[in-house]
Amino acid sequence: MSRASLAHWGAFTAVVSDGDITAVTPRAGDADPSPLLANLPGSLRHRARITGPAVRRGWLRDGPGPSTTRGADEFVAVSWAELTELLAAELRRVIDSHGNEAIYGGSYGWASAGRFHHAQSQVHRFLKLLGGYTSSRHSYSLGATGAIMPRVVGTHDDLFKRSTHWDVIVEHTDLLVCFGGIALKNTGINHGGTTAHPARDALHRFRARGGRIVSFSPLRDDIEGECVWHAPVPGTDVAIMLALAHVLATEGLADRGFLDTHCVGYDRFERYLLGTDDGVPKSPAWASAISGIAAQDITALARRMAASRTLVTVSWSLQRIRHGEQAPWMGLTLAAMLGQIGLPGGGFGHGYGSMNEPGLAPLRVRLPALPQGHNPVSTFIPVAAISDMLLHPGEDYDYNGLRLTYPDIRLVYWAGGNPFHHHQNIPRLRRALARPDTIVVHDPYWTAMAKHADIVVPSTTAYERDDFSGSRNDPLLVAMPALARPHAQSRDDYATFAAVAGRLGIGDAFTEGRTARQWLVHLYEKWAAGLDFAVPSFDQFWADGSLRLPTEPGLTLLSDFRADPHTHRLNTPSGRIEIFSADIDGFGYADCIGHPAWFEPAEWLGGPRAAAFPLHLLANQPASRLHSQLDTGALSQQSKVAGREPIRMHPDDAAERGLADGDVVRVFNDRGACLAGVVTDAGLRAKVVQLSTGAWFDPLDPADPDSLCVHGNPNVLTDDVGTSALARGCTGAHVLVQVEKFTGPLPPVRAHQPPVFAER
Ligand SMILES: Nc1nc2c(c(=O)[nH]1)N[C@H]1C(S)=C(S)[C@@H](COP(=O)(O)OP(=O)(O)OC[C@H]3O[C@@H](n4cnc5c(=O)[nH]c(N)nc54)[C@H](O)[C@@H]3O)O[C@H]1N2
Ligand SMILES: Nc1nc2c(c(=O)[nH]1)N[C@H]1C(S)=C(S)[C@@H](COP(=O)(O)OP(=O)(O)OC[C@H]3O[C@@H](n4cnc5c(=O)[nH]c(N)nc54)[C@H](O)[C@@H]3O)O[C@H]1N2
Ligand SMILES: [Mo]
Repeated sequence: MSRASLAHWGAFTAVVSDGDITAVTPRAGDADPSPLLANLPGSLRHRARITGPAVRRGWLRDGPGPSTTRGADEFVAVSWAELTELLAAELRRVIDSHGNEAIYGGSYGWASAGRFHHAQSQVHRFLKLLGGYTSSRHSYSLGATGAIMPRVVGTHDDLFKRSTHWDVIVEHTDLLVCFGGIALKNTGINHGGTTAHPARDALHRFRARGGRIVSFSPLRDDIEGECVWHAPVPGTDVAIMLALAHVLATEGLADRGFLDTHCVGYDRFERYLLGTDDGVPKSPAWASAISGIAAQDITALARRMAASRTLVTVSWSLQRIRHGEQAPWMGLTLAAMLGQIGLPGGGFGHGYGSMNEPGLAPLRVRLPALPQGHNPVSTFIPVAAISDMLLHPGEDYDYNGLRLTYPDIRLVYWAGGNPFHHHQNIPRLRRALARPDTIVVHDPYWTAMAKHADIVVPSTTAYERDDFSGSRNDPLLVAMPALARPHAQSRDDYATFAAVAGRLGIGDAFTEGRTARQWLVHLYEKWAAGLDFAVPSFDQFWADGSLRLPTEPGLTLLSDFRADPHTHRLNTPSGRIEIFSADIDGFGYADCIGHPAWFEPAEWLGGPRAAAFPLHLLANQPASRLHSQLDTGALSQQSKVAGREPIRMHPDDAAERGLADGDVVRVFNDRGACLAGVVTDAGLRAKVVQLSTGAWFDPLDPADPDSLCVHGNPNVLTDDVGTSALARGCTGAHVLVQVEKFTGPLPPVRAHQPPVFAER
C-alpha cells in the first residue's frame, strides 16, 4: 500500500507493509526535499515504541510524592482502564488539595504535524476544561526574540511570517551579510509541515544574478558554496555589528533621515557607540580584539554595506545564548542605520537558514484549528525556567518588567515534548524532576522523559491516525490519512484525554460528542464557512489529498511602515523602531539595558572560564533529524561514530589531544560529561567544537543524577541560565568544554531500549 502524508520536514508518499513504513518518496514538486524523510522507515514498529500503559513501580507502591528514583526505577504494565482510573484520581487529588496552579501543563515541544491531533493543543484544551494549569510562555527556539522584538519593533511573529520573500532577495539584494550563516540543513523544517523547500535554489539564483554573501559563523558549512567566510570567536557577533555601526556613524554613512523619521533613541545609542560616556569607542579595533576578525575587514565591509542594497540576517542561534536579546536588536539597529529597512531586498531578516518559513509567502487565511478555550489560571513561567520553578517554589524573580513568583508544582504533565532533549543542565533537571508528586508523560517512544515519568501513556504517531496539516507560510493544506494501524496498545492522545475527561465529569465538554473523525470534518467545515472563497467539501478535500490556498507573494518586511510610518505605526510605545527603549531602560536590569550593547558572557573563549574548559562547543540543530525525533532512524544512525553522536573539531585541536577520526572522547565540564565520536574538519574555527542536540540521553548509571551520558547529549554540559532578566530565554547553543580521549571499556548505548518491567 502507498499513501501520502505530511511531517514537519516535508510532504511524502510512504510505502507501507506489515504495519510499518518501508520506503518514502518526497512529494513531487518539492525541489529540495529534506533528507530527514529517510528516518521514517522502520519507525512505527521500532522497539523504542511504548507498547502499553505503564506506571513506575515505586509510584504504584508508595503513591504520589517526590522521588529520586525517577529514571532508574522499573515499570509495571497496567490496563487502559486502570491507567485511566489512576490518572483521573491523581488529577482530582492534586486539584482538590493544591489547586489547579499546582499542575504544570506547559508541555513544551514540537510533537508532530496535524491540526487536530497536535499534542499540545490536546493537552492544553483538556487541562483548561479541568480548571486550568500553570503554563509557559515563548519557546526554546526564540526565547530572547520573543521578549525583545515586540518591544523594539512591535512584533516577533511577523519578522518570519511576513519576512522579505526569497524572490525579492534574488531580484534586489546585492549583499547578504549573514550572522550565523544560512544553514540549509535547518531549512528542511517547518512547524506543521512544509511542501516546498526553495532556499537552496533561491541562493543559487541570487548568486547567478551577481549577489554576494558574507557569512559570519564559526562553521564554514553554515553557507553552502561561495561566500566570504569570517569565523569569529563564538558569541561575539554583537561586538562586530557594533563596529560596523561605528564605521557608519563616524564616516557619515548612517542614514540620518531614516533614523529621524522611523526610529527613536539613536542619539542615546550613539553615545555608547562612540564611547562618549564610557570612553570605549566600539570601533573595529575594539571589536577585533574581542572577535578575532581583522579591523580592516570590518571597516571595508561597513563601507560596502552602505554602498550596496544590503540585507542583514541574524540566525536564531545567536539569541539562544546568554544576552541573546542583543543580537537581533543590534542586527535591526545596524539595518536601521543603513536606512534600507522596507526597501526591496534591503534591511533586516531573522531566521533565514533557521527554519524554512522566512522567505516564503504567507497564507492569506488562517488554518483550521482546534478551539483552545480560556485558561482560568494566569500563572506562567518563561518556558526555559522549568528547573528553576521546580527547585524554587515560592521564590520571586524578574521577567520582562514583571515581578513573578514560582508556583508550587505537584504534578507535571507532558505530551509532545522531550525536556531531556530541550532543557539545559540535565543533572540539574533530574534533581528538579525528583520534586513533584507525579509526572505524566504521553509519547509514542520511550524517551528519557518517558523513563522519568510515573504515569506513561502510549501515544500513536502521526502516521497511525487521520489528520490534516499545513503551515502559515505554505500554500497547501494536506490530508494525512492513517498509514498504519496503531502500534500495540497505543492510543491517540485525544482518546486518552476523552476517557480521563469522562472519569472527571467533563467528558461531553471535552469531546463535544464527536469522534476524532467527526472533529476533522467539523474543524474543516467551520473553517470553510468563514472563508470568503469557496473550497471543496471535506470528502472532496480528503479524496484530493491536498488543497491549495491563496498566499501573499512578493513581500518586503516592513515596507508599509517605511512608506508611511504614521498610518502603519509599529506596535511599540513610540510607534517606531526603538533603538533606545525607555521601558527596558526603566526596568533597570544589569543584563539588558536601554539600548543594544556588548555584554561579556561567562561561556566564551575570551573569559576566565576558558582556562579550565578551553573549547567552545556549539550545540546546534542536528542535520540528521528533528531534535530527538527519530534518532532511531537510518539517517541519524548513519551519522553516529562508534554508536555515539559525532563531535566535529578542528584538526589542530584533535592533534593537540592525540585524537583521530573515529575516536571516542569524553566531553566534559564542571556540570557533566558525555561521550562522543570524533570527526575532524578544517571548516571550523580552531578551539570551536560542534556537537548537535538530539542524541537520546543515556546515563551510564541511571541512579546517579551526575552520570556520564554515553551517547552524546550536549545538554548534560550546558548552563541552565536565562538570556537575561528581560526574556529568561534558553541559552543552550553555547558552552565551554574540555575534550579528552576515552580509554575505558566502551559502554553500550541503551538509549533506544525500553526500561525494565517488573511484576507488580
Ligand atoms: N543545547 C541546546 N538545547 C536545545 C536547543 C539548542 O540549540 N541547544 N534548541 C532548542 C530548541 S530551538 C527546541 S525547539 C527544543 C526542541 O525540543 P522538543 O520539541 O521537546 O524536542 P522533540 O525531540 O521534537 O520532542 C518532541 C517529542 O514529541 C513526541 N511526539 C511526536 N508526536 C507525538 C504525538 O502525537 N503525541 C505525543 N504525546 N507525543 C508526540 C516525540 O516522540 C518526541 O519525544 O530543543 C531546544 N534545546
Ligand atoms: N535538520 C534540522 N533542522 C532544524 C531543526 C532540527 O532539529 N534539525 N530544528 C528547528 C528548530 S526548532 C529551530 S528553532 C531552528 C533553529 O535554528 P538556528 O538556531 O539558527 O540553528 P542552529 O543550527 O542552532 O544554528 C545555526 C548556525 O549558527 C551558527 N552559530 C552558532 N553560534 C554562533 C555564534 O555565536 N555566532 C555566529 N556567527 N554563528 C553561530 C552555528 O554554526 C550553527 O550551525 O532550526 C530548525 N531546523
Ligand atoms: Mo526550536
